[in-house]
Amino acid sequence: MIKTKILIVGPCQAGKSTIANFLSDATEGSQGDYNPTQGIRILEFEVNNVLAGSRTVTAEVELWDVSGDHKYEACWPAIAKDTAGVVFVFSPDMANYDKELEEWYDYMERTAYIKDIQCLIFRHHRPGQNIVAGQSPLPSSMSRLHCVDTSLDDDGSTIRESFDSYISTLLTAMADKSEKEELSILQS
Ligand SMILES: Nc1nc2c(ncn2[C@@H]2O[C@H](COP(=O)(O)OP(=O)(O)O)[C@@H](O)[C@H]2O)c(=O)[nH]1
Ligand SMILES: [Mg+2]
Repeated sequence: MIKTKILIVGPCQAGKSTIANFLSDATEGSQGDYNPTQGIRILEFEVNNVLAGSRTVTAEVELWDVSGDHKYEACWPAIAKDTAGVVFVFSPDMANYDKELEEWYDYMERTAYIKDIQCLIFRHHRPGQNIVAGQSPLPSSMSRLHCVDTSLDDDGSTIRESFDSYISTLLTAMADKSEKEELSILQS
């Protein structure tokens, strides 16, 4: 079992809590009226059969569903501490989504030192949105990151599959890093 702390961040009302509930199979607050997240919620769940380098493991994910509201900014350093990865969620029809997304990315890069491989972006589509692919570009500093178009109004399999393969990439990178460290200790 490998424990992994992942943040889910982005503008308010983008769908972060809905996606976090879906991934963790929680039903609380997943239907109906908008219920803004107060500060953060931490959801814990397991992802089975994750390929981490040459091993197949169970990942114990601690998913931190972070409020997009700047009034909780004082908590951001604690939130960013020791995070293994960050999932950015945005809704392409919201004004200023690119500016807000970039603020989160800059903060995580500066504070949590996250690298490209540790990032995943969900361009999340809610019902009734008429969005043409390619018409909602990412901020240029984020354009090389892996971005997936998501919706929960199909069966949500894109979200689950992208998340599981992201966890596998993360754990493989972590396994490679610890193998290299062991090797350098043995060689020194
Ligand atoms: N039907 C549907 N509603 C969604 C979807 N994603 C978000 N919503 C709704 O959009 C609103 C904002 O979602 P929420 O997850 O709370 O956003 P957050 O502020 O980013 O955590 C809520 O009322 C959700 O029920 C979706 O994929 N399908
Ligand atoms: Mg929320």
